[in-house]
Amino acid sequence: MTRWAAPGRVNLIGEHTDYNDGFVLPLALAQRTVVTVEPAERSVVRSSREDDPVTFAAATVAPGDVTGWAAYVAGVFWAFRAAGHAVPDLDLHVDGDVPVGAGLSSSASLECAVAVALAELGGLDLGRTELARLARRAENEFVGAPTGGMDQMAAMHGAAGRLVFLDTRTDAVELVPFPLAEHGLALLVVDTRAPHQLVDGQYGQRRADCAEAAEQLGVPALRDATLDAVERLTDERLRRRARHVVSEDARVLEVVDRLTAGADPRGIGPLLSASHASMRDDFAITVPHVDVAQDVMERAGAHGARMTGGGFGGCVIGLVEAADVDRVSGAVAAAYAERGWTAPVAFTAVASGGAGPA
Ligand code: GAF
Repeated sequence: MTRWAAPGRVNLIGEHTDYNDGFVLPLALAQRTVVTVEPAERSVVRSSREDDPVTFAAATVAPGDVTGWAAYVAGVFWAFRAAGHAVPDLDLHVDGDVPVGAGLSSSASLECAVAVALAELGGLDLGRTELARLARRAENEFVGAPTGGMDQMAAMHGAAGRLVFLDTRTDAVELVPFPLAEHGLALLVVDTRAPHQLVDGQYGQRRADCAEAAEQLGVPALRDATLDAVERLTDERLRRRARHVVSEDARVLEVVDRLTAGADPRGIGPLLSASHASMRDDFAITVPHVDVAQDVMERAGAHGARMTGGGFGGCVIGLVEAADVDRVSGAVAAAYAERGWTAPVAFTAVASGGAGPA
């Protein structure tokens, strides 16, 4: 029996830039998905969070054969095979503490835990970026979610005390110091537990808008566009979508410059808040639960705050004085209680290592 684990992530900044060949800056969380693995005649996957086990044949499983939560596991088997790597049948048990459905990439953490297990058991020396690509392929082509590659790269390349600065055009990774504790700071994460909105297809629509804007601008991807050119787009919706992506790339680069130069992390706060305003006003992916949490965090003294992840719910992060964590999260809880909303859940993010043996 062996155990493998991979972390969830929060993205510090760089939202909806990963499918525009742009820049992202996530960190891997201490919370991880753990997969316990044993050899088997036919693959079976169980989860402590699910009632029924799911079976499949490692040698033949194909897109459409497995749906629901187990598709994130079976999809990785398929992606390995599609890339020419043999995979054995396994008995897998899934456990862990990455909140599910909170926008913290529990699905990418599951894919990446399975990917490191298959690579190690198969004696395959694939490298972390290739494993992240296989995990993403499972998500895109087996599960059918048209995501970019940020979440899997964060889960594979995360490191203690570091942000994962990823250029999604080249998959080049640079680890950037994020010395919060030394500066008396903390990264507060508030899971808004926002009720699920009718978002089916919204992510794909944003992708399509970005592709259309790039086409109209005559550039390979929005990463190559300038803000001046974007302002000349005649369609208002496309102009707003493109403005978010192009300005967000610039914000990521500025955050990286500041942190790499060893500046006080408090200085990145306004960039985090500007990112939120851009997601709210131009990219239109926030919801009231998220906007209220972000606003209350800022008013309660956060140096900056923003929604993290794909949008339409999920988590809001705030850069706060370590001494203020309870007060700021308490202010959000009070604002939710006043509105009769389900209580949010708060924790502080600790930048941690990537996927590996558990
Ligand atoms: C989701 C996707 F999976 C990522 O690829 C990324 O696009 C993110 O939304 C938005 O930045 O997490």
